[in-house]
Amino acid sequence: MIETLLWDGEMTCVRHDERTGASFVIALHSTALGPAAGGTRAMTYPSVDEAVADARRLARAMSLKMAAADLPMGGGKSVIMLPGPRAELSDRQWRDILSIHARNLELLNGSYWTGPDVGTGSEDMDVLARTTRFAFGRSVEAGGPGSSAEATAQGVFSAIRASVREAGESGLEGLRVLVQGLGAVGSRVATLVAEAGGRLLVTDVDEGRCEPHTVAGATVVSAEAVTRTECDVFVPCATGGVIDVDIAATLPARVVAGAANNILATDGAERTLHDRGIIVAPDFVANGGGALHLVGREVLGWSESDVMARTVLIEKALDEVFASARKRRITPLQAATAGAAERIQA
Ligand code: NAD
Ligand code: PPY
Repeated sequence: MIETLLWDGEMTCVRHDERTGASFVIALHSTALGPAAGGTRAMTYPSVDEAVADARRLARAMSLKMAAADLPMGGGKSVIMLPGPRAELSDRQWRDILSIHARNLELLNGSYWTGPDVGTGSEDMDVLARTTRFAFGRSVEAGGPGSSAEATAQGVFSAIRASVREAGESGLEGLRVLVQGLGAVGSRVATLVAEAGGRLLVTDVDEGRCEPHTVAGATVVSAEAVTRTECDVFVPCATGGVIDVDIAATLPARVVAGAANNILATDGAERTLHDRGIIVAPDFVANGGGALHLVGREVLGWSESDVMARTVLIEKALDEVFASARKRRITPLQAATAGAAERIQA
């Protein structure tokens, strides 16, 4: 019980629905800068406790992401703990689950806005939007701004550029760049890296996703061997928690910069990487392009070119984070977290 109370966020709502077998968690980490916002993650979890813990970690990262990107929103996240793998749910079951989630959003009456995340997409936001006003990222066909993957990928590419410079390189030409996860974001990052002259290594649990990149000259790495594969830049674009302290002690890379939320399993992992001289781009800065797209388009009235103009500034923001970390003799994650926390507290 005490564990449950130990969180620095504002509120966590949990609901279980007997009929669908789904459990719903909405974590509002901070509403200091505006209504909490963050995507809806739908997947299976070993327990409700783990779903709650994931929602809270992800909501906290959203508060930092919004503040780092200077957006007028707070941080939140929804987790839908599914009764079985998404692919095994019937359309009817999924519709029922979304309909409960939409009603939960209405109950929160705008304190929390959602959007797509792992396991949900624009088409699901279209469904939610039939019941609730509080869904960002509807499809273009339904009048929304569509997928945020392009903006996220551009931001991650900007983060890679800043990070390799911090590692003493003038550009990506000839560097071995290993992209883990070739979904909507990772696949686009891989293309941008190849266009910039990087030597691409790719991996995905779904091997078919590697193929378009191998045709263009990329080398495939087994998903299981990814953190033992030598590279200059490791780009996690699959799931979070890929680097724990043990992996940090041996990871054969010089730079880590990716799209996944909470790439590091623990704070200790960043310290270990830092002590080994590995440059780590704080993920909540690197992957802020998606939030710029959703909040920019839906709240601030930006065009897509406004979004891109702001997204490429992630490179400059990271230059500043790295400079501040060097000056204060702290890690880049500590510097970026302190900068975001100052904005939230102000
Ligand atoms: P996606 O679901 O389209 O792609 C994820 C890919 O990773 C899939 O191809 C999947 O097969 C692969 N994968 C899963 N586990 C893997 C493993 N262990 N090893 C190798 N590959 C694996 O997701 P996406 O939209 O491309 O997002 C990628 C990551 O970036 C996610 O963690 C997401 O939370 C994060 N993110 C995305 C956005 C966005 O705008 N889409 C914004 C911020 C953060
Ligand atoms: C993320 O960037 O991790 C998200 O969850 C996407 C998002 C961003 C801003 C509002 C809603 C969803």
